[in-house]
Amino acid sequence: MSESQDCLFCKIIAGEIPSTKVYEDETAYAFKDINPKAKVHVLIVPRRHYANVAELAKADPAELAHIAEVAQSIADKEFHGAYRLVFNTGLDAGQTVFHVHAHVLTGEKLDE
Ligand code: IU
Repeated sequence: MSESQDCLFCKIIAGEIPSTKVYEDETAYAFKDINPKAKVHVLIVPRRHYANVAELAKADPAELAHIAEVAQSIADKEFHGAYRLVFNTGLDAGQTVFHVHAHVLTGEKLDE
């Protein structure tokens, strides 16, 4: 079984596991985090499976730029364009799902 067949976020993208969709296009999918750390906490994932942001940057830098654009558009709508964009990378940094995902934290003034 390939890595992506066993991947929670691949299953969410495929609609096999439910999620609250915020945005989607041909290459990216965005949904609400089930355990929000801010008033608005959205995860943006590329449809193609990459384990982390370094892999994505190397294989498809345009998609990484696209994810940044999607984050901006969500924050433009939710909180006058202000947001925090986080890619936890590696177990010791708190990465728990090994399909690259951008955390977009917005919707309210964030702690520094
Ligand atoms: P992390 O950076 O890998 O720790 O982020 C994984 C996130 O995925 C975390 O914030 C979870 O709350 C979130 N999440 C989710 O939104 N839906 C799920 O079914 C599962 C985790 I499992």
